Amino acid sequence: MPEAAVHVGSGKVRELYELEDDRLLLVASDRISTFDVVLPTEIPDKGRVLTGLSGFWFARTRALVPNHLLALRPDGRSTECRRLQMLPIECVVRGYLTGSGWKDYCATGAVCGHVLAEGLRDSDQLPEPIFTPATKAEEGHDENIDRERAAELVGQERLDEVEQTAIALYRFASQHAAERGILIADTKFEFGLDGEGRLVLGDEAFTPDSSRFWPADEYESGRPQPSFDKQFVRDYCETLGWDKTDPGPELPAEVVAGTRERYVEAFERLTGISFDEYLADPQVVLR
Ligand code: Q0Z
Repeated sequence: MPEAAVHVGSGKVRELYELEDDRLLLVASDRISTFDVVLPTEIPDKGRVLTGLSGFWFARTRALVPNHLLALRPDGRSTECRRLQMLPIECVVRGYLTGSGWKDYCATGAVCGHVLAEGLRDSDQLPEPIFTPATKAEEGHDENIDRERAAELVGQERLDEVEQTAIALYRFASQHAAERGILIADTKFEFGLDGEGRLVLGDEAFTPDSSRFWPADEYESGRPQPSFDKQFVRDYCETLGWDKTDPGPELPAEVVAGTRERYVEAFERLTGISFDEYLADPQVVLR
């Protein structure tokens, strides 16, 4: 637990502390959620993998948009960041049609106002990535909204800037990841404003918790794809007949070990850095 820091927020698997008025500490735990339930068993180093990946992407996308990262702590799981005034929308970019986008398409033929071609199948790649904002739900699921509604929340000019920036970030990272055998089906950003009203990328970036990572070599459209990181956990849970309500099941050691390996593999493939090097000095991802 960080010394002399006031706890200001809890996510399902992360904690947020205030260091000073204008500086926060974001701590990624080893907790894992599946089917929206946080499990009682942790995945060792998961928080470090996610923190290292976020730091890696923040360092590599600074020229596209400034971000909140100030420093990575030596524990490898804590990010010091600038406090921003966060925008009240979730900024999702989809390169593939799945999840709530697939559901909305099946019901209406459109996702957040993007009318798509007929006859698309689950997990199809979209001809161009689309920006599909959502509201921030305090509890339960974020709700997809069209760009008209999003413009009411942040203003049309700001929304245009956010959309263009989010799509540029997605194109950059998805190309990098695809070259390393990982498809980024979709991803969620949170943006904020600094004291001068400039747009800044906050929260986390291109982690397996904020994105859907798919193994490229198993990709086949027309069906749901296996998750790069959580598939062992999901498969195990499906063997139990668990009703997917809280509390979730404990995970056996083999499932924990296999899942940890997948997180570490994602880190190493995407960063090209050995995870042991990261543990020895988290700053390696920023160079
Ligand atoms: C992020 C969240 C977490 C609970 C607020 N740089 C920033 N400035 C202001 N606010 C935030 C950030 Cl990152 C901010 N969240 C999401 C993260 C636990 C909620 F670790 N909420």
